[in-house]
Amino acid sequence: MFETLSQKLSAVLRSLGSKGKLSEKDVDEALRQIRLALLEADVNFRVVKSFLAGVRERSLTAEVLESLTPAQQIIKIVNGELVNLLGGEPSHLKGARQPPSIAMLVGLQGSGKTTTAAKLALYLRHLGQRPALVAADVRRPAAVEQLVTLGKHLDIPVYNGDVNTAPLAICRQGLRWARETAATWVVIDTQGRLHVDETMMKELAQLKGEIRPSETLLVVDAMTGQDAVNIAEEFHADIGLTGLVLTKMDGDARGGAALSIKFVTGLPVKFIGTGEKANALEVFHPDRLASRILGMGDVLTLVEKAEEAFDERRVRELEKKLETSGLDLEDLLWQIRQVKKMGTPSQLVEMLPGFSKFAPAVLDGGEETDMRRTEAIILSMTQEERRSPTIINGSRRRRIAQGSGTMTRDVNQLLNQFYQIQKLTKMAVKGRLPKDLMRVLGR
Ligand SMILES: Nc1nc2c(ncn2[C@@H]2O[C@H](COP(=O)(O)OP(=O)(O)OP(=O)(O)O)[C@@H](O)[C@H]2O)c(=O)[nH]1
Ligand SMILES: [Mg+2]
Repeated sequence: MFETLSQKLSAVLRSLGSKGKLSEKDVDEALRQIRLALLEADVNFRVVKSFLAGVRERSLTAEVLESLTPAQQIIKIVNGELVNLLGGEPSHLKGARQPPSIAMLVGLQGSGKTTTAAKLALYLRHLGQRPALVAADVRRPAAVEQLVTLGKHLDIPVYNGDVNTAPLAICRQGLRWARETAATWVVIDTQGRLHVDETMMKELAQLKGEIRPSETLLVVDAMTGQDAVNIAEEFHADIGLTGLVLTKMDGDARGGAALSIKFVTGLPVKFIGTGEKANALEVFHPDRLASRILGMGDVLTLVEKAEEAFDERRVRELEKKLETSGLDLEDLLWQIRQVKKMGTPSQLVEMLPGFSKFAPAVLDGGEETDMRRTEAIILSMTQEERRSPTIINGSRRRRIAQGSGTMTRDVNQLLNQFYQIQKLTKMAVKGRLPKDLMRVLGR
């Protein structure tokens, strides 16, 4: 998402930067191109107008134009206005005074409510909360099943009542159960319809009035562009929302919804969904998304994800091991699993500053398969083999290949790569690596 927009905007800003001194005409030409790029990305025209007016007003001052670095100042202004447009500060979940706090998820069919309910519960558990899920979508029996399965997978308790019970009664029972089990947050999954309709709105408004959630979040599919903005306006008018969750931000939508929805509805985007997996939910950070759109990379999100995924104690152990006995294949397996927790390699590269441009060239999409293959191969080894790979002779290699559904060639390749890594890390520890390589390895 935002790829085309990001490419266009960074091109405009780069061409400004190559000019040195700027005239009013230069700025207006740049703004015209920014306008086209935004409209093409399906950003609401009112939003575009207001955004450009803000940038223009702040840019066409003597202070900016006559400064030594007018282009840099304008880039900063564009970035600032973009952050504002996206909502300024991140907006966090608000809990109730008395636990359990309740988050009710609403939205159209297929927008991602059930998936988001599970993701949100997982997120809350990471924050040290005790989340519970309530399956209040009884219109579709499979929906209850879906949430129960997700809950089981994540080890998060799910309340599922009799599907012949009305949603309100289920919620009441679910809340009682949540209190009894000392849950601190309850996430309620509700039913969706194909279109906004009066019956659904009435039901949801009634449900909300009775259970009084501290968060009523609309889950909207970012791929639907301007429709998402209209849907949000309708839901907000009818039932009153506290925030938005934009899902499928990993898709190839042009980004218009994400850029317009806060301005049009006044509601903060609290989270974005970036994939189908349960950990693909991010707190929405306007400043980070702005720099991502402007091609400045999103180092902070990456750093945070890494912190979440990496067990610091394990990292220290690993460092110690590096200095003494060196890496073994168990360490490699652990690292692969860490990377997998953080997302796919291409998602990671996209977040690195300067890399997003090269991502398509560097990655051919095969990295995930490679990682999976490597994991399978290591899993087919005995513990002894993982710890002392040198004992892996020809017949062991054949056995491992067979066990992991790969070819002996793949096992050989993996072992060769591993020995290379081992050699490099050993040299790095001893401080014998060429300077450039040391820098790359961060040592
Ligand atoms: N790529 C991607 N897919 C998502 C995301 N969120 C949800 N999905 C997928 O979207 C589809 C619908 O998600 P659900 O969570 O079942 O949607 P729902 O709103 O509960 O749908 P109903 O219960 O039928 O109203 C599923 O295939 C999800 O895996 C996301 O952030 N990215
Ligand atoms: Mg659902």
